[in-house]
Amino acid sequence: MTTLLVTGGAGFIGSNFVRHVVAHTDFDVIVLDKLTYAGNLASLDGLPDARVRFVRGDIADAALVNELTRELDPDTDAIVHYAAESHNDNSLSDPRPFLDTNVIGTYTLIEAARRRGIRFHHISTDEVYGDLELDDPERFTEATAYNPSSPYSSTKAASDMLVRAWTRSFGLRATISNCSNNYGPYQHVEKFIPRQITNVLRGERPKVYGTGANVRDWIHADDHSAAVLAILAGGRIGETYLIGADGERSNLDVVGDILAALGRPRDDFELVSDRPGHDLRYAIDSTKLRDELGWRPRYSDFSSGLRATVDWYRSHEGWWGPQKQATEAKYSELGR
Ligand code: NAD
Ligand code: TDX
Repeated sequence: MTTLLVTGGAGFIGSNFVRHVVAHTDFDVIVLDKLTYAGNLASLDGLPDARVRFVRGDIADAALVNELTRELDPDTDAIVHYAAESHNDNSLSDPRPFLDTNVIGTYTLIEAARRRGIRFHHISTDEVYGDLELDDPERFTEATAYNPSSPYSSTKAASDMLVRAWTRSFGLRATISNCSNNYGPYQHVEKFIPRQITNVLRGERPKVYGTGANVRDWIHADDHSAAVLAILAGGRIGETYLIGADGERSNLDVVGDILAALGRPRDDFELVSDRPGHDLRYAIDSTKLRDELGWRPRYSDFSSGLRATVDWYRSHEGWWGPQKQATEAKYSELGR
C-alpha cells in the first residue's frame, strides 16, 4: 500500500490530483494544506475518509512537516508538492507570501524528505522559462535556460533550483515537472478563464489585459494529474519533465470562445490596463514525457474542454460565488 502526502491538495490542481489518485489507484492520501484564500475544502467533498485524510497546516512549519513525514514509508510512499502561492497579479501587489511558501516552504519539505529518504515530486510551471515571441518557432524544452519574469515565477524557479541542488548534493530522490496553464473545474475565480466565465454569468463583461494578443498553452487539469502519476510511476530520479498538450491559444481567442459558449457576441469584452511585466507567450514541447513515459493528453480538443468547464461553473455557483466579490474588489483596486 502506498501513501502520498499531497501538499496544496485543497487548491485547484492539487484537489484534481487527489480525486485522480482516488479514482485511478489504490493509494491513500494525506493532504497538507494551509487553506489560504485559494484553498477550499469543498473541492475535496465526497472523497472517502478511509483513503483521504486532511491536515490543515503550513508547509513551512518544520515540526508539522517532520511529524507527517515520519508517518511515510521510504520504500513505498512519496511527497507530491503542489502547495504554492500561485497568482501572478498577487505576487506583483505583495511578493512576501510567495517567498515564504514557494521558497521556504519547499526548502522545509525537501529537508524533511531527504532526512527520511522519502521520494519527492515537485510541481512547477513553464513560467520559469520566461516568455517567447509570438512568431518564435521554438518551444520550451527541458534544456531551455531559466529566465523568470515575475515575483511568482522567480520564486517557483528558486524552488526548482533548491530541489535540483538537494538531489545532487544530498541524494534527494526527486523529480520535477513544469506544466503549462491549466484549466478545468475548481479553479479559483481570480484566474483568467474562471474570472471571465463568472463575469459573464454575473452580467459583467470579460476583462482582457493589454491587447489580448498574449498566448497561453492550455492543458486540462485531468491531463496534468495523469502526467504526474506517470512520472511517479516511471520517471527517472533527478529528471525534469515538461507537461503540455499543444494547446496554444491567444487570450482573445479564449475569451471569444467563452462568450460564444454563453450565447454572447465574441467581441463583448473590455480591454483593461496590462499586467506589469506580462509574459507574451508560453509554449511547451512535451516530447520527453510522451516518448519516455507514453503519456498522452486525453483532452485534445480545447474548445470542448472549455465548454465543459463553462457548464461546470454555470452549475456550481455555490462553490465559486463566495470568492467572487472579494476577488473583483482586489482587481478594481488595480484598475483591472
Ligand atoms: P491554487 O492557488 O489553486 O492552490 C494552492 C493551494 O496551496 C491552496 O489550497 C492553498 O491553500 C495551498 N497553500 C498555499 N500556501 C500554503 C502553505 N504555506 N502551506 C500549505 N498549503 C498552502 O494553485 P494551483 O493553480 O492549483 O497550483 C498548484 C501548483 O501547480 C502550484 O505549485 C503552481 O505553481 C503549479 N502550477 C500551476 C499552474 C496553473 O495553471 N494553475 C500551471 C503550472 C503549475
Ligand atoms: O482578468 C484577466 N485578464 C487577462 O487578460 C486575468 C486574470 C488574466 N488575463 C491574462 C493574463 C495572462 O496572459 O490571461 C492570461 C492567463 O492569466 P492567469 O490565469 O493569471 O495565468 P498566468 O499568469 O498565465 O499563470 C498561470 O499559469 C501558470 C497560473 O496562474 C500559474 O500558477 C501557472 O504557473
